[in-house]
Amino acid sequence: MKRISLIIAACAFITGCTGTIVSDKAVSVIPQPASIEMTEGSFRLTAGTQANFLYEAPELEYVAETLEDMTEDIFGKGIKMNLSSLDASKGINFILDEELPAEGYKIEVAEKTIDIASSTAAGAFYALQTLRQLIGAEAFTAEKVKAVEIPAVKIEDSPLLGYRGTMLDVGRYFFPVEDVKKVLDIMAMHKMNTFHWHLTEDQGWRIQIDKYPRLTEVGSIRKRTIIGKDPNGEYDENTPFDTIPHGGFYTKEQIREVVDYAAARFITVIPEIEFPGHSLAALASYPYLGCTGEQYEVRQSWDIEDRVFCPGKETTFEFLEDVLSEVVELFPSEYIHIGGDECPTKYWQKCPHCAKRMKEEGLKTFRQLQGYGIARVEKFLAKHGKHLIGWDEILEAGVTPNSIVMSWRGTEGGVKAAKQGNRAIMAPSTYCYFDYYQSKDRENEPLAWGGFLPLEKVYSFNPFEGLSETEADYILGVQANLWTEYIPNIKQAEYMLLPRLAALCEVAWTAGRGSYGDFLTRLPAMEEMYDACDYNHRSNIEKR
Ligand code: TNX
Repeated sequence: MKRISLIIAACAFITGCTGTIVSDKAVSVIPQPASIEMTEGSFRLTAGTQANFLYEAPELEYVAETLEDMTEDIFGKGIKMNLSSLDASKGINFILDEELPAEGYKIEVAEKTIDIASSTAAGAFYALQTLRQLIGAEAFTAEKVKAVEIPAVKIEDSPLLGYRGTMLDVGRYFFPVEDVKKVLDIMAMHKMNTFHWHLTEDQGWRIQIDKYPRLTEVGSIRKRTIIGKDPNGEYDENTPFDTIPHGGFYTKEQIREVVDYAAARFITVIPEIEFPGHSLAALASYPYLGCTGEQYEVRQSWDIEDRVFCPGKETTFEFLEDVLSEVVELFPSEYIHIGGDECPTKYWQKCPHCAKRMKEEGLKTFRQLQGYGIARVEKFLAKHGKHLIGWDEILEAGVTPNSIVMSWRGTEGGVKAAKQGNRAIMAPSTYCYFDYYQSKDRENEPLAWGGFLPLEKVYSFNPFEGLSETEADYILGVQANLWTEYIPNIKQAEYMLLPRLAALCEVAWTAGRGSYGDFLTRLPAMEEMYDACDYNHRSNIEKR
């Protein structure tokens, strides 16, 4: 295998004079495919190559669009798509193979053909993501490319985990639609399939709700923002704030645009509407949602907020059900995330409405009161055919086996959920919090939340630790979380995501069975691809 790539690398010399790029990236694929076998020869991809679709399937047009865009990036003009072809003797052939797993694919690159087999359009889409890496970054950056020689290879591949997520917090900082699309592009390149959109926070409400216009008129704007590291509750007159209002929200039309853009990349969008905590922006918009009814301001610092939804009042649930009714209309996802994390009970303890509710419902603790609220939302979502996802605190609140637990305070929540028969998604801060520092050399890194999560640690994540084989079946997958208290723009978001998302996507794809040493040999080609896409990333190549 080595000898072949050496010969190919030597051929790269002729690049430029002939306009032919000779790729040597055949073994540098991330996430690592289940099997790769290099064979003799190469396929010459040119602007004249045709793509033949030998079957019809829903969403296959997204695959065609992807290949068209990809080849346009190389040649300045996309290759021809033959959407109902019977001729597979040359070109790139899309073939139906119903034996293959849902997101799996086979690629066979030979002299005259590239055969891409899959049982779903998603599989064909992932095959194209692999093909992009076989082609290599140079083809996407070089001028006047006439041909790309892709080395002959046989790949058979499918993911081991079905949920491969990335969360973007747009509450702390608003990211315009163009930025969200960039995150979706980055996810697609890593074969990630679920975008968790954290849409509401203490510091900003970001989704248009027709029935409650003040959520965006008032709740989407904070008048100023704390500068530097938040002193976690130790605020005084010397705490520095800027004087610039920060705001933004997505209209329903924009939400649909993002959902469609994601669908074209085989990504499901799961919205998160936080309840009962992290909700000050909602309370600032409609004061009756809080225990005291006082008028608050949208939060201007980070840390945990005490003022939360009042689960004692019936009007709180009316509001939530109205909001969720509009939310379920916008998102085809079968899951809706309702938060549930970090909810102080300080205000509930003094609230007559909460006391009354507890008495009526026979609730003994404030956590049970929280559980009562979550259970009501769970029932409401079920009526709309949706499952609830919540942060691992929902376990303490007591949920039915239909709800899904997102484990963030370590993996304990996920393990507990799996053992009691709840499905879980692993997103522990210890391996998946991409708002943590990537290096110990903090001086030379942008200000971050804290913590230390280097690439190697992400890679070492075993999502099934502590679980038997049957319990492991309850783990749907893993997720990277990008909290944005200290990430004010997309360039910094890219930097925090990359290359750690490469490590996590391989954990998800191979269920943590890969080798870090081997991953590092494939990472330089991925980083070249980031550069070709103009993504800001940390380079782990010289610093490892
Ligand atoms: C905890 S994870 C939070 C977020 C913060 C994050 C910072 C979770 C469910 N809640 O609100 O942004 O820590 O790392």
